[in-house]
Amino acid sequence: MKHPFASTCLGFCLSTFAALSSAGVPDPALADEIADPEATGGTILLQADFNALPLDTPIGQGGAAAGQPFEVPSLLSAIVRNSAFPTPSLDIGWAGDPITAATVRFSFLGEQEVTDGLVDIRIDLVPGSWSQYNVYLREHGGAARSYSTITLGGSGGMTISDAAGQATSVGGIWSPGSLVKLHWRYDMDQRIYTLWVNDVPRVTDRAFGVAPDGRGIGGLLVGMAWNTPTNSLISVDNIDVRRIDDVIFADSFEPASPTASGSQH
Ligand SMILES: [Ca+2]
Repeated sequence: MKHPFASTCLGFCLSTFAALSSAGVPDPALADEIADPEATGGTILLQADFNALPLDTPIGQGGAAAGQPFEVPSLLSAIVRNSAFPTPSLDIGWAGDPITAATVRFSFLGEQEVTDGLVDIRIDLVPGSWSQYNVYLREHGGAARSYSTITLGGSGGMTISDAAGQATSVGGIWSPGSLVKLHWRYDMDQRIYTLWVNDVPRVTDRAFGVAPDGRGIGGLLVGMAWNTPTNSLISVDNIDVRRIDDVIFADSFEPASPTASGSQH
């Protein structure tokens, strides 16, 4: 069965491929994946590994097509560095006083949202010091819909919550300099998700509690709580977001439909 997103994504992905290539997205496998998603598992919505971006320089805000954030608020610095990871990553810290919580926002290609089907979301984190770090999955351009809220707390603990509440506590998951790998899989039809932390499932098939309203997951946000030290620092790398159920393109030469799942906002 051809997924309804497939026909849209055929044209969409081909048109965005040129942008991705010219922007120098460094993953050499990207072209093959877009040309043959069935072989490599899905359609890429966002890849950011920062490897080809200028070092020791504030990152641009070119969005997913450039492998960059959609928005960096003035309260934060977001600089590409060779620091916590084997390859360049994005170091997020305070640019000034931590007067309110702030996050760097990543969006998906074309600022689309995923409203149905399956989507995998991955990000690797290395906290640089004891602080409180937040990672959110939200709709594009807003924060009203809590598909996921992850908090790395000052004692090395982690809490996982969403619009359904039900905060799950995970103790002893991180310390400064440690690697924290987050991997979510959302079933937007069943309205459930699974979260792996360092490849261990911490939430399995849990309802996320956001009522269907035509919006979907379109934002990945990383930052700090307001009451954190000015030297708070978190390095992020290997961001990868992809649909994993729209892999059959063989008969998808219909015109793109604006009613497909990848709604634009
Ligand atoms: Ca990297």
